[in-house]
Amino acid sequence: MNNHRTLKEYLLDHLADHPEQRELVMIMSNMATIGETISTQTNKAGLAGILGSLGQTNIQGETIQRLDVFANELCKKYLRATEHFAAMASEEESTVVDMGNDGARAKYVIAFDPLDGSSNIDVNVSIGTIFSVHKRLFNIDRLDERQFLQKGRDQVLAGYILYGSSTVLVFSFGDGVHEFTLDHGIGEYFLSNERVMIPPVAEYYSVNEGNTVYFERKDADFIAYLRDEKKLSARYIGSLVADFHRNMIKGGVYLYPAVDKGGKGIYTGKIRLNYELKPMAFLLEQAGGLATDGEMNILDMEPTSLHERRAAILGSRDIVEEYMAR
Ligand code: AHM
Ligand code: MG
Repeated sequence: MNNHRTLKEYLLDHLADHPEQRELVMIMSNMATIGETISTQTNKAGLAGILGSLGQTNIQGETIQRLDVFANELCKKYLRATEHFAAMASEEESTVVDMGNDGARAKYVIAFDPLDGSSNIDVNVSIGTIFSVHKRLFNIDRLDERQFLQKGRDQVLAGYILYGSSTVLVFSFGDGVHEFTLDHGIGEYFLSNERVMIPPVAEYYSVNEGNTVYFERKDADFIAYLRDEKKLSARYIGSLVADFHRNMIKGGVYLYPAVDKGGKGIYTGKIRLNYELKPMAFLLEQAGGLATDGEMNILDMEPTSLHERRAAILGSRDIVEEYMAR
């Protein structure tokens, strides 16, 4: 039993053990607030179609924004006010966002996918927010893209919020993965899984099998092997956060191999390294799993650009190792 421990209590205990992580603890609390706000807005999203769309006002006279725009603006404005960040990167922003804080207090940079699962936003299917925090590099300009090109292994905080049948927050300071579930009525997150460990035996594989014709032969073969020989069950939502979460709790693997959609023999990944793969890989390693692009551990990659995309194989260690061994 978890004794109904709240996120606030958990963070206070963490702070007592790690007084040097004061700012990170506050950042985590800020992220929880962002998650609660986006969750509330997500629950109302269906009404947007009925009561007005982008640029229109709803029945209470509030302007309705598209959810992804709302989430991005919230992350920017709210986190800027905390003064912890020198810069932010977001899937919704082509370049580095100035957080307006150049002081000594602004010791961190944060990369976001404010609302992941874009194809699911308008159809009431689970979506999520993903975040990755690094220490700010004081030897280069705070708005230099290289602030975000740090290795995944150097993250100091990473996590996601899943807006599903409930809203769950999963994060790690690098000492285990913790899961909290939001009670909307009370307005508190409660501890639902203290030390998440991915089950050693995979039950599920998650891949967009409609892409099979665009995969390299080795990837199509591996997926057929998971299906026909390992006899794994298929589950694919099309929101990384939701597919990843299920696999981490139940045991499984998420695959987005490189695809050649142009038919020119050029295979490229889809999932973004800095704010989708790095944070998930960080969590996965803490939970006993593994993340690769097929060539190397995601956490050891040196990103070369802000919105870089990579192939992704994330999940139970045995399956990921088998993939790499082929
Ligand atoms: P997005 O950030 O535009 O939503 O793209 C990332 C998403 C992942 O959440 C998901 O796993 C994948 O793209 C789904 O892609 P596809 O629709 O090609 O299967
Ligand atoms: Mg995304």
